[in-house]
Amino acid sequence: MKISEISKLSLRKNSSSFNNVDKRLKFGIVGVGGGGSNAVFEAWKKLGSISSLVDFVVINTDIQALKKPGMKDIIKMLIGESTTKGLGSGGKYEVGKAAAKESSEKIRKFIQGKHVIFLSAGLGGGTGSGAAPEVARIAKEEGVLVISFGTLPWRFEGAERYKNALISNHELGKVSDSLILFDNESFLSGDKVSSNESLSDLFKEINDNFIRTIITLIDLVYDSSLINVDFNDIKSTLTNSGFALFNSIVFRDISLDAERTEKNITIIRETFEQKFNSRLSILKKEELKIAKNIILNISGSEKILKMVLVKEIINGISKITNDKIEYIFGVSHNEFLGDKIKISYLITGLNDPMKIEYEKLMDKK
Ligand SMILES: Nc1nc2c(ncn2[C@@H]2O[C@H](COP(=O)(O)OP(=O)(O)OP(=O)(O)O)[C@@H](O)[C@H]2O)c(=O)[nH]1
Ligand SMILES: [Mg+2]
Repeated sequence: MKISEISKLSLRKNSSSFNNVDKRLKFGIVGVGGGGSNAVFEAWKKLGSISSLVDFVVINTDIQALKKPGMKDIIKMLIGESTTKGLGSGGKYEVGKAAAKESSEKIRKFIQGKHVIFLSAGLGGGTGSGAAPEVARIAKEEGVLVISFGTLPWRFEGAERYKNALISNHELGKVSDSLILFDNESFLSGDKVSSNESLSDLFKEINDNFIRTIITLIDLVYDSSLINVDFNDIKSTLTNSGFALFNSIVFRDISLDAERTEKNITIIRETFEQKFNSRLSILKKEELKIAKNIILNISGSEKILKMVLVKEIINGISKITNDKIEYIFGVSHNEFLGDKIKISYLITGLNDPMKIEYEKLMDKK
C-alpha cells in the first residue's frame, strides 16, 4: 500500500452511536480440554476484572480436571456424561467429538448472546481435539465470531497425538473465522529454547499470546481513543479469514530527527521480519505476501504518536506484506509508554501451515 492510499484506510472517529453499540458486546473465553482450560485459567487471572464484558468457561470430559481449585467465576462444563461418564476421552479424538455432540445444547446456551468467542485447545488429546471444532461449529451457527487458538503437540508425545492434532487443526480451520496455531515442537528446534527454561515457561509464553490477542481485540473496540475501530469492521475482516498470526511489538528506537522516515520504516520492517522468525511463529515470512488483512492497534504518548509516524509504521509493514492488504487500525494514547510505541497486530488470510502434512496423513488412510 502506498502512503497516498492511507486516506482509504478504515478509520473511524469515536462516535456516540458507536459507543452505544460497543457496550452491548459480549466476549466468551472458552477452554476445551486440559491445555485449553489452563490457558483460560491464566486469562481469567488477568482479565477477570472486566468480567462484565467477558464470560469464562472450561469444557472437559474429565470431571476431575474441572475440580481444579481456584477457578472461581469460571463456568465449568462437563460434556458427554453418557459417552464418557466424566472419566475423560481416553485420548480418543472421536470420543471428544461425540461428547461435544451429546452436550451441544449446553454449549450452545453458553454461546448464545456472545459476539466473539476466543477458543483455546491443546491439540493432540481426545477432548480438546475432538470437542473444540464442535464448539466452534456451534458458535458459527449462532453467528458468533470465532477466533481459535491451537497448539500442536511435541512429536515425542507420539504419532497418535500428532495425528489427532492434524485432523483437529484441519477441522478447526474450517469452522473458525480465524485460527492461530502454535507448534510446541518449534520450541525445540535450533537454539530457540534456553537450558534453564521449564515446560511451564513455554506454556506461559503461549498462554500470554492467547491473552494478549484477547486484550488487543477488546482494546481495539473499547479503548482506541484517537481512532476507534468499529466492531463490524473487525467482524467483517475476521469472518472466514483463515489462518492468522498475532503478536505485539514495542519499538524503542523511533527516530525523530531529519532522516527519520527512512530510519523508522527500516526499523519497523526489520522488527516485523524478526518477529516472523520468532519461536512462536509457525508461519514463514513469505506468507505475509498473501496476507489479506491486518488489524493494527498502535499506542504511544501524545508527544510521539504523530500522524507521520503512523504513516511510517504502515509503510514499514507494507514493505513486507503486499499492495492489496487491507488495514484496519486503532490508535490510542498511552502516556505510560514514554518514548516507546506499541503495535499489536493480527494478520489474517494466511494458509494452513499444516496442509501438506494433513494431506499426507489422509493419503495414508
Ligand atoms: N499450551 C499448552 N499446551 C498444553 C498444556 N497441557 C497440555 N498441552 C498440550 O496439549 C495437548 C493436549 O493435551 P490436553 O489438553 O491435556 O488433552 P485433552 O484435550 O484434555 O484431551 P484428553 O485428556 O485426551 O481427553 C498435549 O498433547 C500437549 O501438547 C498447557 O498447559 N498449555
Ligand atoms: Mg484431558
